[in-house]
Amino acid sequence: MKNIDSRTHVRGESVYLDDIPLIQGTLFGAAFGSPIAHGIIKTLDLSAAAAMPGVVKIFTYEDVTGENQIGGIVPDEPLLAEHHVHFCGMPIAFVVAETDDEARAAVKRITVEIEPLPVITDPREAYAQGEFIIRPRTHKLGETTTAWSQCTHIFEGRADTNGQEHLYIETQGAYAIPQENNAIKLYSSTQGPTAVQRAVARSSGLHMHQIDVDVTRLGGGFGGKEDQANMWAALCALAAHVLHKPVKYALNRMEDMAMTGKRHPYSSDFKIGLDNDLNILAYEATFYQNAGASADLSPAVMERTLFHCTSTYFIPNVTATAYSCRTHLPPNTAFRGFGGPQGMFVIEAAITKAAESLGIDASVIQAKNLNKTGDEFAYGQKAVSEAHACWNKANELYDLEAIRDNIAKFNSVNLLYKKGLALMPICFGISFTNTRMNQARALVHVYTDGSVGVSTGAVEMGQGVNTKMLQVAAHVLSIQPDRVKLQTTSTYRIANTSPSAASATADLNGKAVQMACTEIVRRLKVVAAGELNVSAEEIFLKDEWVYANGERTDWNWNQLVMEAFTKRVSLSEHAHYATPDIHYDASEEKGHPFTYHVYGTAIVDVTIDCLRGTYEMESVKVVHDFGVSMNPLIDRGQIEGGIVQGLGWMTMEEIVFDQAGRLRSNALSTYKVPDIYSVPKEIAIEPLKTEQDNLAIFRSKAVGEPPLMYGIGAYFALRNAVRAFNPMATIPFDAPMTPEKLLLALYQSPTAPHPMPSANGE
Ligand code: LUZ
Ligand code: MOS
Repeated sequence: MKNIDSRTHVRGESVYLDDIPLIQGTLFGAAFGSPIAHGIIKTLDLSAAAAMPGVVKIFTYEDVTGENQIGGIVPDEPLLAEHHVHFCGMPIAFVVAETDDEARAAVKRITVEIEPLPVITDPREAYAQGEFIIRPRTHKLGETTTAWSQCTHIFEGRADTNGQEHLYIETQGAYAIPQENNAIKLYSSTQGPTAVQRAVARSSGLHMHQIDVDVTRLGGGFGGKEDQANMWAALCALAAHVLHKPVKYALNRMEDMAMTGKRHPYSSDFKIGLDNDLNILAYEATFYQNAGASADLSPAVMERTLFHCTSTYFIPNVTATAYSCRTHLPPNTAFRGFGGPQGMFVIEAAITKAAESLGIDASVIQAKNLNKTGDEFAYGQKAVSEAHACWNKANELYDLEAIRDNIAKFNSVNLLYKKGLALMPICFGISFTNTRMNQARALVHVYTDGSVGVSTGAVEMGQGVNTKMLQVAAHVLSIQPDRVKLQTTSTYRIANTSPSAASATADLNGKAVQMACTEIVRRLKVVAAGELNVSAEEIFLKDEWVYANGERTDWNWNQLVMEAFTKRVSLSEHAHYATPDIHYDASEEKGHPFTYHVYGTAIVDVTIDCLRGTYEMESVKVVHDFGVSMNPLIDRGQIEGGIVQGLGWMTMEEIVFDQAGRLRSNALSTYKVPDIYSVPKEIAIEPLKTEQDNLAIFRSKAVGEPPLMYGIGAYFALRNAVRAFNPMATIPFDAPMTPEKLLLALYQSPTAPHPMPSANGE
């Protein structure tokens, strides 16, 4: 089935926050962010701004009607700064004016005097100063201290990954409309309507039942709107509440880039030990997470780094410790993969360091150590593994030997172009690591004309979740898809939702839809049985017809629905799903946090230009563990997008903060994301056929985040291409591998002068 939104998307008719018709009298907000990264506010002068045309009111922390706090996991984030500012762009004041332009013009007239304090941008420096967001955590399996003595080869090193800008096409924004008795209707571009509802209730001093957060869809989220839509919604709601007028704020691109957090940069140390046969016996890692100025979701992101620190490999002795380090950057937040990719980069770096030192291909060590069913992760869960199946199938299907031969041949006859190859196996745990978040609800109404309305907590953000929900309802009710409509996501219809995140949205909400529809079908069967004088067990519904004893009857869906209504049988159902059998003990750091894992293997090959340092992605060839995809078109789109986003992070997207904590890569002129010319020339995706049962909706495994990690292979493929040109290069594990860094690596040589090509290319 095609994505149900594709028609309105292509015609430009899909409604995003900025397309919602404005109510007369709507005012516009704009935030004034701190001009420096760390300091104490001495004076704030609003007089010139307040005198600007159209300005209605300028809000500061003193105007907050509830608690001046929007922090989630840790209450460390004021809605508006009081005295202390701790990142550049931190909102200090919120101007409300009659037009967008007037609000932004007034923001420019605000002046603030801030006594500067020392700025930390580097997580290792924060670590040295004891600046932590929460307690450090350690995952442990076996005993690394004694395992080193059994290792033939031990390697140590450091690996760094930079952040990543979400760059959702639709920026952050909210539109708050006051209702009678102080209630508020809020349109918000959020992955977490309930998170927005909570933040608004707390900061405005209202009850959650007064706040209807209503979401039609987002123009992308990628994690950036899991927590960080709250700020803008809370500011608009506060202003609407105080002024009794609708208030809207849609950030422009530079505001969004400067004021919101990104993927967490990490700096990490690793130590890896192998025996004679290249089995990895021991692994130690220390992760320094750059959390930014407040907690946001950093503790949960850090936890997932530990969960994925051994990636898809079985290692019997592991000690991994992670520190969440407080710096003066905008609070970093969820981003597709949620700390997992950062952990997986480090183990791949460790394996690569071992392989380069031993003069072998990394894939030899990778293949040798892939986990098997029954192997234990450091957090105590046993793998149900498809790692070997994906790896072996990728090797055979894509004829890895032939690819290698071609590359070797190419490299032997080309001096100024070199090719590189890397394999990237992945393993990603599905479920929120916070067990209690793994629940969802659905509300299904069958109307008397036979049409069906479905509400869930799922937020459509381009990932196609509404199409999947519709498929579930149509399938269980056995009706045509066009009878089913997905309603907007509203906190008045579905309460206490988890954000659409962790790749788990279709599973959690889909199971709830399935349960609700199953219950309605059960009732309809009872009605039909009464009419047809058979028992309910002998009734089934198929293609909008009622079957009794295997025979089609004269009763169709519409008649049955009307008959149920006439008999006063409920045609509505609200169902609740909670993922079974998951648990985690954070004090022991053991448990069974994931309902299942998603596996896959990618073969990535690249060509570099050894004069310019530029490169091209030739192909990414994947065997992916879908379970049984319920929508191959959508799932393929997720994988293609994930791969490109992952290789963007690894190769070209470079966030630059200066030492004063100001974002230098603050626009698309200075921050390069993959475009149509930088995507791989070929992306091949082959499903792994499995018979394994799993707890995914219709056995169709979660697909949102895992494929991003295939992109990590691009970094290692580039590295191998550089080494084909300059075998002496010692290249730090420091992603992204931008063309600048690649060029430096090509021509650096620690020991011997490098053979520069002569003018005629010889
Ligand atoms: N969000 C969250 C996530 O709150 N918990 C998670 O475990 C998670 N995992 C991936 C992406 N978002
Ligand atoms: Mo996400 S990183 O699943 O919001």
